[in-house]
Amino acid sequence: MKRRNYTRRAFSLLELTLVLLLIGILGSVAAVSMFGRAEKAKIQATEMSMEVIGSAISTYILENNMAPAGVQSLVTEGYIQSGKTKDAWGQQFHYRITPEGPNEFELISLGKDPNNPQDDINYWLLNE
Ligand SMILES: [Ca+2]
Repeated sequence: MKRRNYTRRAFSLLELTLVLLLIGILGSVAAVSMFGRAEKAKIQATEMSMEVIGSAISTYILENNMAPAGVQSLVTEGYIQSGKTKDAWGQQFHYRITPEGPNEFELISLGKDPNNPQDDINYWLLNE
């Protein structure tokens, strides 16, 4: 009889361990998917900011016959609101006038990893 009690206790301990393990696994899966979603949201927010800035640059070019000197001058000249000049990772957008290129300017977010060009977001590739 005593032995039976032992196995019962051991079994419930095993059950408890499995449940805890399962909670741990589910928790980390949830964390990973939340993290992935947060990154996706940051990319979307950055793309939206870039749409706004890119079209503000195009409007600026139409009105002034020249490209703005920098994203900041879009703010000082009232084309975009202040506080919209950084991507979702808090980095300034990379902006450059490119008369030699296929487009009048270059507008790039370095993405999550500034050292990895793979996650860069290019304004001209947004709708492709
Ligand atoms: Ca990058």
